[in-house]
Amino acid sequence: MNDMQDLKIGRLTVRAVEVPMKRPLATAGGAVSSAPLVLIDLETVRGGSEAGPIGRSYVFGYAALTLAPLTALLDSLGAMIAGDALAPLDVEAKLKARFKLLGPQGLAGMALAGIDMALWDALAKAAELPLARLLGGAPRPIPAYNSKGLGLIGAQRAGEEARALVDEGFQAVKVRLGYAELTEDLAVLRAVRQAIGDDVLLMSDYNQGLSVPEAQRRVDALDEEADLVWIEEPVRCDDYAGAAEVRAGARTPIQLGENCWGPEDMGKALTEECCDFFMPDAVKIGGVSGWLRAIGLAAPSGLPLSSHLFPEISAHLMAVTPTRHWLEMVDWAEPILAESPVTVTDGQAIASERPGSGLEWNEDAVARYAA
Ligand code: SMN
Ligand code: MG
Repeated sequence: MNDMQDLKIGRLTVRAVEVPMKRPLATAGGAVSSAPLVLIDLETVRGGSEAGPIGRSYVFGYAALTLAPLTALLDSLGAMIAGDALAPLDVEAKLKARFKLLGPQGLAGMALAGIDMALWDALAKAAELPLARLLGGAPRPIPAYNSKGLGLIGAQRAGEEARALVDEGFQAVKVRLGYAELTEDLAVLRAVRQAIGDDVLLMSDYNQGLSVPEAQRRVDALDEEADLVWIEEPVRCDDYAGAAEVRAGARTPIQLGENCWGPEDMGKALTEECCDFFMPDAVKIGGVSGWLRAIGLAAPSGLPLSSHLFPEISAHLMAVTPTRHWLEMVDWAEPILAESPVTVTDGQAIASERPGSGLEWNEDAVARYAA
């Protein structure tokens, strides 16, 4: 047996933090004012006793109240896989079988994905390769848009913030929409466009805020008045038929996917022909293992895939995504990272060449923001 074949899963350490956000984000689907994160450290053991690499990942809990249950779930999962071989797909199959009756969505799905990403990180470190190389590709520049702000903050502040986001070195930004009135959406879009000029690309996100008829009305107006790369999640995320109706009448591409659980949901969304673009969330799609399957679903039709949150691991995943489109850049985990594993130059994000996904914690910051 060589070194890599001999690696087993050791202890799992799970810690919750609540990290302040530079720009709290109000959306039509609710506000995020701090980043609730669960940090995972998965130890490995070589040859029964020697310490192997530590696999790291984090999951974003959306609200602080998810931190305690996510931590408890992950602790229990850690006990279930201790001593198993460091083989992410085998662990995934074992844990999915265990969650068959409950269903692999929600907090359980997020915990499973957190484990999966930590396993892949450990495997890449054992191979002494950055994750993108372990997966058969290489770190490479990915077009990135700045998503670090532009919540529902009104036209004047949106104009100022859009300019600031571009000045961070991006040629594309995303604005959240879904104000009480369409006229406010349009006022925000005008203010943002004026602030960034005609050459900067603009994405938009309704965060599931509209009914189908209202979405049709607003999309018609946006088609006329705004030059958008996409309109994201106009209606409830599980209403694929409704989204398909909206899309059928839209000229601007419809973007969906951040709320699809696993390649299974993604497959249903594609069957319903409800979107032009798709943006898996690294956690909700099922970690690295789930992302690899999502790539396969997108490849035959050439469906453009963008990433949602988790820019650190997404920079690796997008690098091996044949239909890669845009990486969503957020900075929500940055305060607790020792150094950023993804850098942006001229609006292009690139993963580091460090082994694994490149996540290392700033332990002082982790202690400071412990939740
Ligand atoms: C979003 C995602 C997660 C939290 C807040 C807002 C938004 C996005 O939908 O796509 O960035
Ligand atoms: Mg979104």
